[in-house]
Order: sequence, then structure tokens, then C-alpha cells
Amino acid sequence: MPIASDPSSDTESPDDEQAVPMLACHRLSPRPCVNQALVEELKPLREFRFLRYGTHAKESISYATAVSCIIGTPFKIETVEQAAKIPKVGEKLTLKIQEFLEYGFIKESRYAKANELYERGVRTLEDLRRAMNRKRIDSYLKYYDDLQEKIPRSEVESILAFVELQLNRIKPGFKTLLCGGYRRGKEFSNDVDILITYPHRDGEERGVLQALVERMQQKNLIPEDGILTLTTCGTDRIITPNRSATLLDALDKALIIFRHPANGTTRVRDKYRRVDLVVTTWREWGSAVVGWTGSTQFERDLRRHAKRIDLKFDSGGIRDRTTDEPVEAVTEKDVFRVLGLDYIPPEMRNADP
Ligand code: OXD
Ligand code: MN
Ligand code: MN
Repeated sequence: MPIASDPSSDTESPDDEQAVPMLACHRLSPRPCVNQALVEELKPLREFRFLRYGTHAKESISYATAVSCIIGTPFKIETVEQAAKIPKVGEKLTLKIQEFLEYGFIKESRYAKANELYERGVRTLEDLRRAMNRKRIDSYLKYYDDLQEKIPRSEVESILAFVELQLNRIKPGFKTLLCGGYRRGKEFSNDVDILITYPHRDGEERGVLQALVERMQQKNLIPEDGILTLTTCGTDRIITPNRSATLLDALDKALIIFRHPANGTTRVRDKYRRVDLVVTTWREWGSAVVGWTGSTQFERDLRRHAKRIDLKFDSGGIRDRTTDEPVEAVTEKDVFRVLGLDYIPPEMRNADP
């Protein structure tokens, strides 16, 4: 594995030429991967655990990590022995893989797929759980059908164009980047993740998110109950530097429901789409890009990797764990370099099914 340059990256059997690194930031995760059929079969089992235990429970995370290791396995798994050597793949999962190798499917997975909860859409239930107050749940339900739909790349781009049009009216000179699944090359996204900054002009971004959201509301591009979360910690931190100076991931964020107008398109009616607007200083741009590109497991493993080398990573920046001092990394490549990692292109960060 050329990517496993970090000596601290543990593999199940370091002598084995085919050993799979434990962390997603030490390996490549393409979509589709060579074991995609197996991954598809394991996906409902993984999502069933998310539902049963919650996304942050260790039962869920260990399963997700095992599936992620299978995604990062560069060779086709053809024997039980190969499966058993993959990091995090325990006895029970090995048996499931054996079943898959013999029959081409996993019985329990088919049951899980047929499960009513699964049919209702894990993503939305998760979103609902995340949505902590009643108002948010209500607005979610109102736009439920639209929000269930996956968003094609062309529409993601069209939504960015709408946002840029508004930004141009507020303060030109910005730079945007579509992150999330779109940046990792997915044909269809669950939502639209837009990062915004002002290159080389730290401070220019201050207050921009608030202005953007207000403008979009005035234009009726965000329904009345369409702001799920609005935090302006980044701006607040700049205005009052000492109060929350150690806050990590203190980016300005608006998680909204966007009304995507139908006029000028072939659609017969407007559609409601989930959009995340994230404003960052130029200084934190690299970390924000890495943090908002995902996938979830990739980010989780990146944080674990950073911890091992006594750093703290998240989309708000990199810090020294001991001194809490920020470590500079303006570009995405800087982030990988500072973390002592080989650069992994976004389309190789698909560490979740
Ligand atoms: C998505 C993603 O699909 O970010 O929205 O993965
Ligand atoms: Mn996304
Ligand atoms: Mn998002």
C-alpha cells in the first residue's frame, strides 16, 4: 500500500503484502470499490445498527469501521481467510462474508432491507433525531418527499449558482467550493454542501452568512421554517476573540431547506432541497475543505490519526493537543502534509457505503 506512509498506521498483518490499513486516511476508498457487491449487502446491516443503537454508539461505529475497511480492501475478497485478516472484521462478520461468498447474498441483510424502518429511510430518521426541536421536525415532515430524493450533480451546480448570485450582491470577491458527496464524485447527493471564503482576506467573511441567509429569505428561497440551524461562531469569535478562542469547528454554518425554483428548468414545480452553507476564514480554508468533503468514516479516522500524533483536527482547523496552539494549513494539501499523510484525492475518500 503506497498510501500507508505513516509508521503508526496499524495493519492487521504488517508483513502481508495485501494487508489493509486500519484507518481510512491511510488507504484509498473508491466508489465503486472492488468489493462493491459485498458492501451493498452489508449496507442494510450497518444502517440497521445505526437505527437500533444510534449513529454514535460503539456497536454502530465498529460495524461502520469494518465495512469501511472492506471498502478500502484493494483486492477482491475471495476466501474466508482473506476476510478474516481485514482489520475490524470479527468472527460474526466473517461468517456473513462466508455466506456471501457461497450464496451471493446474506439472508439477514435481506430481512433488514425489508424492515419497515429501513424502508422509511434511515437518513431521514437520523436527520430527525439530529433535529432536536419540534419546529425542525415539523418542517422536515412538510418537505419530506422532496428531501427524500437524491440530488443529481447538475442540480447541485444549479443550486450553487443561485447562492453565488446572492453572494455577488452582498460582497463580491468570494470563493466557493461544492463539498460533500458531490466533491467525492457521487452521481447523486443527499444534500448540497457549499463552502464559502474570501481568499487572502481574513475578516472579509465576517457577517456574510447572516446577510446571505436574510437575503435568501427575502427572495423566498428559504421557506419560513427552513432554517434548521444557524450558527455564527466564527464571526462571534473574531468579534470577541478571547471568549471562545479555543472553540473548534467554529465556522459560520447555516443548515437550511432551499426552495429550488422550477422556472427556467424542465421541472413542473419547485423542489425543496437540504443545503449546508458554511463560511470560513481563508486561514481555515484547508481544514474546512477537508472536513466538509467527508466521508463520515474518513473524517472519523482522520481525527483518530491526528490524535495519535498529538494534534487535533476538525473542519475549524488543526491544533496542537498539548498547547492548544493552531497549526497553519491554508490549503487542503497543507492539511495532509501537516498531518503527515500522503494526499488522498476526494474521490478516494468514499469510506462509507
Ligand atoms: C451527500 C454526502 O451525499 O455528503 O450529501 O455524502
Ligand atoms: Mn452532503
Ligand atoms: Mn451536509
